[in-house]
Amino acid sequence: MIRQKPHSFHSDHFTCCQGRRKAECQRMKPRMGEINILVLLLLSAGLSTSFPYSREYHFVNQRMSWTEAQRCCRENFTDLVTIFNSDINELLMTMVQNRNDISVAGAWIGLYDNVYSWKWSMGDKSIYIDGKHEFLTWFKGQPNNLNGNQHCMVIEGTKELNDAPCDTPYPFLCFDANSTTSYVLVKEKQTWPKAQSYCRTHHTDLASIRSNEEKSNIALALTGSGFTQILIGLYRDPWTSWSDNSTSMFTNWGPSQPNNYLLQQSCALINLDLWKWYDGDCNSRFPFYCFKAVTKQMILKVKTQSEANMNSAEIQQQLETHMQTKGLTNFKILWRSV
Ligand SMILES: [Ca+2]
Repeated sequence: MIRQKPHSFHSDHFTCCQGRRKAECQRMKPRMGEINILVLLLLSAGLSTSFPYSREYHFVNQRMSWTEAQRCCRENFTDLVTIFNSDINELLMTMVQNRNDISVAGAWIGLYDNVYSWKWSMGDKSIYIDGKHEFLTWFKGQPNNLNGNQHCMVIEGTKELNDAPCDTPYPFLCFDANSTTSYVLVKEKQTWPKAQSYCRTHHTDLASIRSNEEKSNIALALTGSGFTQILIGLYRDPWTSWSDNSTSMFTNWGPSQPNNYLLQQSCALINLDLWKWYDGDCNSRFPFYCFKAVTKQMILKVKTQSEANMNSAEIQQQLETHMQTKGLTNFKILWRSV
């Protein structure tokens, strides 16, 4: 017999983030399996949180900053919501039953823009993490993601970094692994994608700064160039980070969004009237959507006839190993003799 908890969604307005109605927050605890006659094999498999259909959704009508909302969701449910498709977007819409109860235009979702998630054109490995790296320094006031569209990088002068639009032409610096000089400054201005293509065709790639030595060599190559801003091989994919580390390709931005208005909008909201997304100041206070990963429970009963002691450590180990090879990670095995 296999019993599986159906997925479900909750449209109620929880207030358990302030410690109230705690029982309701815990009501999804899996029930214990049945005890059968003869022989019993119980499997209780925790589902991966990457499946949207195994999630419950909750609207929390309390106004918090994005970080506070994230903490609340993690303490009481699983995390801020990830929107994988239009069905989930519409589901969130149906959960707000009385719009008049909500005094603001939007609610936080789990999406945010990590302005430090830079990658090198030369190699997939991201070495610029959380805005810290001993070899790289930001030009004053950068990165500012002006107008929300600065996702490529220029060197200011000879060594400081400034995020810049990928579709604005700049002179650029190629790296050439087969040249004794290593670096080739191309003075004809190109957009970042065209500069990357040029460098890959005629040299190796756009230049990287991955060590103090490379930083010094590049500074030397750019000294006296006469240019203030020069493209290098750093770029990033904006608005790809979700609070629960899920990956979702679905987007639902409103017109002209995201725009990083006043240079301080790095968290995403869903508009409670239009159901489109827009970027907001992470410190502003809004209601929010959480999800809870639903635990799926299966009970599988198997009857065997054997004189062997099924509770022996050896047999138990063999069964556990076998089930692990089948992809099961969280289970219990119970035997009862008859
Ligand atoms: Ca900038």
